[in-house]
Amino acid sequence: MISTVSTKPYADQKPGTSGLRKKVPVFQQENYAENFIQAIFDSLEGFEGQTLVIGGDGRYYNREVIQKALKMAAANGFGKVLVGKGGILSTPAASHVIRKYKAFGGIVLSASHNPGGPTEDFGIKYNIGNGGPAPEKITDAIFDRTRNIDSYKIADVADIDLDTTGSFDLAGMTVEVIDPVTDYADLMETLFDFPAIRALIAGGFRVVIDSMSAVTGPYAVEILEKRLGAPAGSVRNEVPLPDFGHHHPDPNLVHAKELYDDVMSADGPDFGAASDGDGDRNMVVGKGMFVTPSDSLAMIAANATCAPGYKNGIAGIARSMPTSAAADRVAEKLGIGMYETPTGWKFFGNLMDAGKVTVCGEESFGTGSDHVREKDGLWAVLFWLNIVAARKQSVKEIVESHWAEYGRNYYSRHDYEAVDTDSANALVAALRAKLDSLPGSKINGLTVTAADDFAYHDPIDHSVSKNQGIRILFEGGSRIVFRLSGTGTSGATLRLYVERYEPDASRHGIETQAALADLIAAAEEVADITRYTGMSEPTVIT
Ligand code: VG1
Ligand code: CO
Repeated sequence: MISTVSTKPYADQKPGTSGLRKKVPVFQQENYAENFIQAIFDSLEGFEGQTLVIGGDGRYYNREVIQKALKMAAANGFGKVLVGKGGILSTPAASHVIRKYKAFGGIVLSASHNPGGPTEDFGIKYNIGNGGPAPEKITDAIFDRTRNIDSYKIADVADIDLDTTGSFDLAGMTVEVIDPVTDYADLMETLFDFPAIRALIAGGFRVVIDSMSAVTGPYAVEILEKRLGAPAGSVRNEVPLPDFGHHHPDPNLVHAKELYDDVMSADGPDFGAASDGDGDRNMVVGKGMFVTPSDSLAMIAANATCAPGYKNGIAGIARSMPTSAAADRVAEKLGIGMYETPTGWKFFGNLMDAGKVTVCGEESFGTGSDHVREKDGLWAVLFWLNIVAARKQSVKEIVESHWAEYGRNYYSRHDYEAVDTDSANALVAALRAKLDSLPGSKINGLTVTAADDFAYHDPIDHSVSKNQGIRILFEGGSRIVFRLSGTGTSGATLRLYVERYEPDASRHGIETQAALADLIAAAEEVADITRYTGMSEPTVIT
C-alpha cells in the first residue's frame, strides 16, 4: 500500500517568517506540496508511532493538501493523526491540540492574512511538540532537504472523509477527525472570567466580531454567542470561505474598515474585534478608541491580573523588535523581564518554555501568551472583554488612563507592497552601507543616537539570527525601522515602522500620522523610499 515516488527538487521552498507561502498554482505543480511535506518529515527524528496534528484555515486547496499529508504521514510511520473536522483548525487551536494531546508536532496549512482562492496564496508550516512554529534550526534543515530531495513516500489509499468526526484507519495509521472548536473554547473558559463577561454583555454592552469569512467564525460563534450569551448575529462573516469572500482576511484599519466605522458610529456597538485567515491575529476597537497592537500588549500586561488565568501575575514580556516600546515601560514598573526578539512568533517559544515570559506581542496585530505557543486572536479579544468587565471602564478610558500613567508611544507602520525585488534589496543595501556613519548626524533635523542591523542572541539556545531589520534611533527615544517582509508571495514588501514616545498627557490627542510626520520625512530622506520603490505613498498604513 506504500509507494515511494521519485521526484525532482524545487529551488524555491525556503520557509519565510511563518512557513512556506506561495501562490496556489505554484503549490499545484507536480509533487510541489509532497516535496515540502517529505522534507519536513526527513528533517525530524523519532516520530515513528507518534501523533501528528494536521489542520488548516480552510482556504482554497486546504482539503487536497490535507489528504496528501495524511497519506504521507501514514507512509512515513506516524502512528496517529489528529485532524480537525472539515480540515479546519485555527493556528492557536492547532497549537493547543498539539500540547493537550502531547503530539510530536503539527502541520498547519495556512497563508494567514494573505488572500485565498485559485490564484491567491497557500502555505504550509511545521510546528514542534511545544505547539509553536519550528525554530530556524529546523526550517533551515527543511530547506536544505528540499534542495536535494529525490523521492517521497505516500500510501495508495482512498481519501479520508474529513467531515465526520471519529476514528478511521489509513494504511495502518489511525486518523482521528476531531471537533476543532471544543478543546479551544474550553481552554479559553479556564483563562478568563466568563461569568463577568457574560454579565457585561447581558447588561447591554454590545460586542461584534468580524471573522472576515475566515477560520475563527465557528470559534467565535461558540464562545461569544453560545457561551457568553451575545445575541445571534454578533459574529459577522462567520462562515469560513475558501476565498474569504474575495477579501484580505487581515484585521487592520484598511481591511476591517467596515467594522471600525460601525463601532465608531454613534449608535454602533461598544466593542468590535476582528481576526485573520488562520485566527492568530486580532484587532480591537472600542467606541471612540482603536487600540494599536503595540499598546494592546502593554495594556494586557499591565492589567493581566484581572483575568483568572493570570491572577498571580506574569513572569515577563517579549515583543518583536519593530513593536513599540510601550510594553517595556510596563515590564519596568512590574519589575519583570523584557525581551526583544526578531519578527515572527517562532522566536518566543524558547522564552515561554523556559518560563521567562508569559505574554508576547507583535505590532502586526499579534498578541498571545504561554497558554499556547502561537499568537491567538480570540484570546486577545477575550482578554480585553475581561479587562473591561473587571475594571468597569470603557476601552477608551482604559487606554487613556494607561497613557496618562506610562506615556504614549505614537506608532505606525507603512507598507510598500509589490515592490520590484531588486529595488527593495538595493534600498536595504544602501541603508546598510551608511549605518556606521549615521550616529551623531542629523536626518531631517533629528539627531541620530544609534543605528544598526538588528541581531538576536537567543538567551536559551544561544542561536544567533542576523539581519533582522535596520533600526535608526533618535534623541528622545524615537526611532524608525526598515525591514523586508518574509510572508509575501509577489515581489517584495518594504515595511517602515515609526515610533515616537510622548510622556506629556496634554499631547496624547494628536492624530498619529501628524505626531510622526517629522520621523516619516526623516525615513524618506535617509532611505530614498520614493526613488527606490517608485511609490510616493505607502500602499497600506496601519
Ligand atoms: C508578518 C508580520 C509578523 C508576523 C508574520 C506572520 O511577517 O510582520 O509580525 O509574525 O507576518 O503572521 P512579515 O515577514 O511579512 O513582516 V501571520 O498571522 O501572517 O502567520
Ligand atoms: Co495569521
